Amino acid sequence: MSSELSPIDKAKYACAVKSVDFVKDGMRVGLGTGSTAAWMVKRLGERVRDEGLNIVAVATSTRTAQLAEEVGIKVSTLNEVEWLDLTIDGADEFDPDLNLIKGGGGAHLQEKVVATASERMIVIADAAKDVPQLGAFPLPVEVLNFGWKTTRGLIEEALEDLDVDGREITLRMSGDEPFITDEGNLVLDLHLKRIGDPRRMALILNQIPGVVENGLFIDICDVVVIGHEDGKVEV
Ligand code: ABF
Repeated sequence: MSSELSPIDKAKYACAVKSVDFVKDGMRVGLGTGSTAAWMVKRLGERVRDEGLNIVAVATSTRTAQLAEEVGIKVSTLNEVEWLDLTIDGADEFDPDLNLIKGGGGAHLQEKVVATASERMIVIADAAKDVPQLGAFPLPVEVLNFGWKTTRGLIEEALEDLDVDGREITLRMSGDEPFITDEGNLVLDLHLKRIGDPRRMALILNQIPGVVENGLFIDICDVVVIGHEDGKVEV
């Protein structure tokens, strides 16, 4: 399989496959969203099928739930399972403190809830996601549709007092229509270029009325499994 993939997909495939080694029989597992997580779900499905691995999974998006069911993984809900042993998910950026930007796929709300409900969170990411400082990737912020333009204004005001290098805010679109999350909300992408203090940024954003959740994952990730384009993996 791996030999037919593009270099970047080789990197994603390699870290995704390696991460599944951490899944043990009887675990309650959170399944992430995105292209790297999709490789992980497929590999997990192989282990369920070939080894009879006995797990219960909670998905972080409808698309991940659909894929998991297709590959034979038993999917439950977080309300059923309540707490998880392990979540494996992708990321858009990770820094030396293992703080993350997530949400490029628009699923960071459920991803953050599931990751926080987990004893351990493993991030699977190609080496290009490894950055010295977060912010080059636009920071997703999920907002209520109700008054979203006002919420955008409040975010703009808050950014004035934060250490960033860019302040453009765009409404995420899906074709000609605004992108709608699984919870029916909108996503604003904050083009900050550099986030000087991610921890403070995360706290300030979530205090703004109308903001549902931001894509900064602070003190949530326990380990990153990094995939390289030559297929090598770093843990
Ligand atoms: C998801 O994976 C999102 O939070 C994040 O944006 C995305 C990364 O996608 P990919 O693995 O396709 O690069 O967890």
